[in-house]
Amino acid sequence: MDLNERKGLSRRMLLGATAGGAAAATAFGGRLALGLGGAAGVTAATAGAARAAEGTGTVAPGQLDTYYGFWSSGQTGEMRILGVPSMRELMRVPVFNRCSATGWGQTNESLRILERSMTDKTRKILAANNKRIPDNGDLHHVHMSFTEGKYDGRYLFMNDKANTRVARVRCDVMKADAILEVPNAKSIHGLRPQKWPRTNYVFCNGEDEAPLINDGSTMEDVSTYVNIFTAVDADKWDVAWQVQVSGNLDNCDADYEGKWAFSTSYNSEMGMTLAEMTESEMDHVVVFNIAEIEKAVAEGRYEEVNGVKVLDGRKEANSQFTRYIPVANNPHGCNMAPDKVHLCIGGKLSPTVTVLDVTRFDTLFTENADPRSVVVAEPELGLGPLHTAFDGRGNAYTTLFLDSQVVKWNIADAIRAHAGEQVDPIKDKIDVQYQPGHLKTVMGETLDAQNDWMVCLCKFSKDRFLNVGPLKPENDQLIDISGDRMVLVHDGPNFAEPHDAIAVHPSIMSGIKSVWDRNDPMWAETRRQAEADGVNIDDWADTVVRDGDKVRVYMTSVAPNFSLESFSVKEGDEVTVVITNLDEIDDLTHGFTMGNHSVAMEIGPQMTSSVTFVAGAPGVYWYYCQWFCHALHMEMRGRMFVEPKAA
Ligand code: CUK
Ligand code: CUA
Ligand code: CA
Repeated sequence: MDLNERKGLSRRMLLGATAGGAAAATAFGGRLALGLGGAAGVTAATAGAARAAEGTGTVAPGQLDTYYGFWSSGQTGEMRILGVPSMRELMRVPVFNRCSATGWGQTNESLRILERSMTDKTRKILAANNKRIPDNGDLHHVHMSFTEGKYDGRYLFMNDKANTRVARVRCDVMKADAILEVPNAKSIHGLRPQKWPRTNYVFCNGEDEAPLINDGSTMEDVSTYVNIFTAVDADKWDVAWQVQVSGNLDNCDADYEGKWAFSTSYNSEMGMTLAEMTESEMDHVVVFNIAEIEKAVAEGRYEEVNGVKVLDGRKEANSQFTRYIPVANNPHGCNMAPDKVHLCIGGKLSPTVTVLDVTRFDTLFTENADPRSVVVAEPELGLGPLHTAFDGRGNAYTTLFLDSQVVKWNIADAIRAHAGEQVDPIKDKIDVQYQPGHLKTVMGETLDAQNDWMVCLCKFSKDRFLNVGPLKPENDQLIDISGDRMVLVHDGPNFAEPHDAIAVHPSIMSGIKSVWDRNDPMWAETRRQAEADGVNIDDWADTVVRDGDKVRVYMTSVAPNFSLESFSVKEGDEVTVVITNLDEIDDLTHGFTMGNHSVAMEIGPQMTSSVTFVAGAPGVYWYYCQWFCHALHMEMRGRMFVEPKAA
């Protein structure tokens, strides 16, 4: 479609055409054929409006939210904590990004986590670019650890599509404690924890195909390309095993019996261009048989590639590790319902959601099984179905990207309709603004699914907010799903670019701390260095240790003082500043910023932080506390003197 042709189109059609590419034309044709009304089909819902009018969607000053929301941030690379239903942003937790406020990506403690596991190839690429760690991340999916199908408040897990990494965040202090670059795979996209019996594995989809031995010998020979499904050991945060698959991997989920994991593939064609990737009538869902895979690993039936156990689950291998269920071309979302039975696959280019009965998946592994025999419903819901969320009443909610709507439908009714009964599974539709991706109900991907709030994460916000320039925020819309009809309650602008979120009841978060433990493992290595230097970092410290041209400066902070008002080093010294915040008061965080040295870090109550830099030029430099902590916070500062190098 060229620009002239576009001029006459409405905004929605234009966005649809842009986002859907060549397929959109077909999709719009499909919409007419289906008779789905778009804007005309919108429900002007009033049934639940009273709840919104009473202010239930807002939270008064001083009042706490009813749920924690954990948000991804897409290409910002951090995790965010929002309150639901106020939609107030409570915290940003840096993970794959650099953070100017906290020093994440710069403090020695965070660098140990970020550098903990990197492939040699990545180290080589980073070194060639004068970097120690990647500066960016693309964090799409945040999920919590499970025990017996419910969130357990231990960890949050997340992916970095950009640099093929996965991270684990400790829920007690809300800091990342382990980051892993996944070898062999390319671009970790879909990520889900095992739900049953507990999260022993975090399942990770490799989205991009590449040669398994990716050494530059060929780009053209795509027969050498593979895709990799990875199970990360959630406790050790290392790869447990990998499975080579046919076709790429997009989104994934796991069942409530601990038997299966499943992934959607939009490129079963193994195409390298858009035309090739959308060529087939059907793509597939891959089913991973956990017991068969574990058995093969135990028996040594794997190939070791780059130190990882890799099994062959490709179609042609005919193994018992995988099965391939055909679904309409280019599916996207992969969502397991809290009824423990139904897996919902978003059709994306098809106006349908395919519902699979996972309790029948054993039959797929018998001889001559029909892979489509586990399909129990395939309701036509609207255009561009992406992701599905669930309530506790057997309803599903699916985002329609092209229709800019959310459709509420009933799973049992969809199954009856599929069996030939005259029943309409669609219960309601609501317009959202605009082009929604994920949507989330409260604990809707656990056995605790609530009938309360839903958040719909829209990719575009145009016209909904004051214009802030060509780059506009996304729009996370809060929708009340407590009644029969969905009611829009709040528009929540959000910066680039949340894909996914979860909402969790505060009772699950009872282990969250306000003050660090002095013995936290985060700074165990810093503590060992201090001990070697004869310094007790749990007590008042004002010691400068010289070790050749390395200088270690040990300080303490107690509002509004640093224990050292000045220290001296020599030009060219490698300086490490180690600070323990002896304040024990809730919310009394200090900071350390060294002027002109690109150095800043957070020191929370009872926390030890350290940072290393080179004193690059002679002179007097002020350091200061950048976290407002006291009436004399401005005075919480000191000087570093850098002596010129001896001539
Ligand atoms: S994906 Cu973004 S809208 Cu990365 Cu979960 Cu579907
Ligand atoms: Cu300490 Cu400001
Ligand atoms: Ca395809």
